[in-house]
Amino acid sequence: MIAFADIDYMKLALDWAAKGMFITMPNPRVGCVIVKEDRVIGAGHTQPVGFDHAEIQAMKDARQRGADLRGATAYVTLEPCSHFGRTPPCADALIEAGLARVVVACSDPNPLVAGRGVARLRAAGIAVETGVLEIEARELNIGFFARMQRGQPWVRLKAAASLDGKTALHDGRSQWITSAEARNDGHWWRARACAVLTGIGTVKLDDPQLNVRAVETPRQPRRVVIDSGLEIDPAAKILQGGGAWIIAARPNPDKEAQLRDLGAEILMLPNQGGKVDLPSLLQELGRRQINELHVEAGFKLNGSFVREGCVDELLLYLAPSLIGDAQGMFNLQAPASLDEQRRLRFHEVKQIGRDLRILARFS
Ligand code: AOF
Ligand code: ZN
Repeated sequence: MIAFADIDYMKLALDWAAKGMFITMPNPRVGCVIVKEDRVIGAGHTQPVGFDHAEIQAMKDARQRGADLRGATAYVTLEPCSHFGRTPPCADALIEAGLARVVVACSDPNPLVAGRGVARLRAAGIAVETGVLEIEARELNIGFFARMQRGQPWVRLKAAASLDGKTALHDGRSQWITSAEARNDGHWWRARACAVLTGIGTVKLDDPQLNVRAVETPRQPRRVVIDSGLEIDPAAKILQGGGAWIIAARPNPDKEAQLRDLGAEILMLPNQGGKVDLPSLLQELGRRQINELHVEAGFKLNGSFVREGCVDELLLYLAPSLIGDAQGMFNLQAPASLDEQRRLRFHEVKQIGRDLRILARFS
């Protein structure tokens, strides 16, 4: 039986999960709240990879407060794990601690777990409820679910434009269309991504750092540049500090060696007419444990991503201005008829300062 209070406690567990927003990857962000006699006795969230899962943190928290875990209820936003990964199974730890009941938001899509965590708890006599705030819990780990279920990241493409959909003048000048508030909000979305991707065109034009500056985070997302012909200038800001992945399609051993010396990694991928094949890239990024991929590129690469069906979600910031004859967000051919429009659905619309933030999904 699920009580009203279960929903409230699960909301609290989701708040705890969100505290791990920038740090848990490639692991999912999970929260756990432990309740006894209608009081919260412990709470925790997933730590960086290799460290505690949420349940372990919550139990440590309860013990530190001198609470007795026996007979308590744990609210967990993802099914407790049942496998020995980098850490031992949380299901076993909950059983050993003598919990009476576990309420779970959604099952773990990781094939190593996938229902076994819940089965293990039940086999030990623990009462288990599942599906409490399932939609919210899946949403929080949309990238982890995408990677586990289809082997590819969740692709979120960000663009900022005027109300008539223009991102830049024809000569490429684009600073600034949206307000500082919207730009800062964009950094929050960068921070939660495993990787931030752009194209060589944007690197040449804007020389972006593509890191997170406007919000505080202990971890920077991986920077990825699609540069089919390895044209990148070794002085480009995106290469500074090392760690960038350069996605290329045409070998150039000298340039590759030079970029490697700067700490970049070159991924040579299959090409389509000399250009990196985007579906192959997404497969490769999935193999490399990228959950959420944040694309911030120019209208050409944006168009290619959409054309190839490689975008799940648009993150659009629209300023209340009109620019007129200028560059659009996507370099796409007009459809033969309006029956062939690319349809999306609005997932969320919010005003950020004076601009609008729209999240729109292709399915
Ligand atoms: C949980 N609680 O807080 C998280 C879980 O290698 P490991 O040991 O860190 O295990 C990683 C897997 O554990 C991950 O792929 C996912 O299936 C699950 N994540 N499980 O019980 C948590 N983050
Ligand atoms: Zn676990």
